[in-house]
Amino acid sequence: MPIVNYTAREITCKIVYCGPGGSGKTSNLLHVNNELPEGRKGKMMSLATEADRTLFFDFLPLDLGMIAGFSTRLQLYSVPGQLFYEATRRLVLQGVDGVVFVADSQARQLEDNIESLQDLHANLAVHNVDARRLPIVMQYNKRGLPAGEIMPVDDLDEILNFRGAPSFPADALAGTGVFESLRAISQMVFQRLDTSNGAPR
Ligand SMILES: Nc1nc2c(ncn2[C@@H]2O[C@H](COP(=O)(O)OP(=O)(O)OP(=O)(O)O)[C@@H](O)[C@H]2O)c(=O)[nH]1
Ligand SMILES: [Mg+2]
Repeated sequence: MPIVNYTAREITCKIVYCGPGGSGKTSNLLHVNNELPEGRKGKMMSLATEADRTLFFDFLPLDLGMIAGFSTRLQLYSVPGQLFYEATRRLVLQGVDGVVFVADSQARQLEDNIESLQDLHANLAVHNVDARRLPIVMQYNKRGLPAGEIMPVDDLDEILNFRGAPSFPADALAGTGVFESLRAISQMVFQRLDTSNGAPR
């Protein structure tokens, strides 16, 4: 659940970008970081290997300003997608309020997408999070690659999006779909806050 501090009138929500290695999670955060003005964001922290793979996690704090009398912050994290960083993924998912699942649209990455989705569900179960109730949006990234290399959005939706979550085509390098995904997951997280017990009034 989001952390609500009634005394300081602050709300902090944690959004985690998940998905297989190289799907574009760090690229999403980099685009957000590049586009937002200084006053709206803190310092992005990123730890990558030489091959650009995230080694630990990325972190980007955003300041949304005042909402319903509360100063509201979003913390964006991206997990390392490569399979052997399981322990880190589990750690980062602790206390998650919403997930952006960044799938790689390339046909040859389908198995990796499925495996990563299963890994996400397993890690949520470890934290006793009901995956069916957790806000999630699906992002089908790398839509700018040649049509012969990527799967149609409808096929990705049918295979990966069994929950019928909102889904967005994206090109994280060009920035397409990045803010659409972020806006959608933020709205879902805040809606849930609004309807849960103890919500700010
Ligand atoms: N063509 C294309 N390349 C992309 C896109 N998004 C990311 N990439 C490239 O894919 C590679 C991996 O992107 P990252 O953002 O580092 O992927 P990641 O999901 O953070 O990877 P891990 O940290 O290893 O899990 C980089 O070379 C990016 O430039 C996209 O939309 N289109
Ligand atoms: Mg990364």
